[in-house]
Amino acid sequence: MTVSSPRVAVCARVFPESLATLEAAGFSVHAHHGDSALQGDQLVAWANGADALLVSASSRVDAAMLDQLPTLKVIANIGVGYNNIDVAAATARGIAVSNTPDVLTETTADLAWALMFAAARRISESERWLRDGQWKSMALDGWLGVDIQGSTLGIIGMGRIGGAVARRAMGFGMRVLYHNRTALPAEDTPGVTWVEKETLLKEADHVILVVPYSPATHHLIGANELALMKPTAVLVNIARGGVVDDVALAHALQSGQLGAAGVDVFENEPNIAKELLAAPNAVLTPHIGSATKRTRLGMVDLAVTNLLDWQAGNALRNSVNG
Ligand code: 8YV
Repeated sequence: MTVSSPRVAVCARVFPESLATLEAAGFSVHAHHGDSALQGDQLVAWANGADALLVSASSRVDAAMLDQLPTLKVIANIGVGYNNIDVAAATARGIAVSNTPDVLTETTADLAWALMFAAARRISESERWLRDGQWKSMALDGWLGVDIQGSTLGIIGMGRIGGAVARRAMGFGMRVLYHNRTALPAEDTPGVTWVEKETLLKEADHVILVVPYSPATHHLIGANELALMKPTAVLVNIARGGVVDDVALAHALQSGQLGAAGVDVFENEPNIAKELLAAPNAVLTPHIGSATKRTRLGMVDLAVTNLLDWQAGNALRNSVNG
């Protein structure tokens, strides 16, 4: 059965064309246009009386907030990761939740590679030095990095994005190791080898993290794991803040225990650990893994499509809770 004139609270600024789609479908749209996604009490006030929520991964939606939103029936999250939403609490209240897989896979894999290159070849650090007017002569032993081509890549989390990261490695003649809790069938993972996490950390020249955040992956990489890695190794985190102990990472980078890092997601973002900000061999980007116009538009459109599924009385195509 179709829901007529449902109210949707849009809690992050999205593209006008996506809002137009919702309006054309008969939604009454309450759209937030500010730079920062709505949080906490502000979000609850904005969503008062709403049937549907359209949120980005920067808005947390917890059980206490859901208790204050008794009219809510569906939450469309703009993001493949949905640890920002208490899905169990939503399910217990009969609220459907969806995410946006697939549309961002290739774009996010590209950023993992961009960070790996930038960190391995010291691009941010040397550019800062150049802009600072410090380039007076060309030293043969200056700004030495580490090679990507022919090296060993370790991927922790061989899901959709991990697979896209691995495919790119074939063109660079890399040996590719991966770790998941369980090894995938060999026919689904051509050219890559499952190893224990410890083996991967010891053998890889570059480690890319692509696991979802959960209590089980909290500080998956901390001081002990960093100590296993090569002193020249590059660590890239495009997964989620909290998967890496950011302060331990900063200490490893500053002490020379680890070569370099590329980090797109942080514990407590947008507040970055001061130790990490002070590490020159860390390339830091502000959670831009999926940030191309085409992909972000694709993500918002997919979230909107899930709302249209709900409006039409159909199962959400990207349901994460049944
Ligand atoms: C987005 C992400 O930037 O999809 C995810 O899980 O982290 C990113 O692609 C974020 O979700 C925007 O809401």
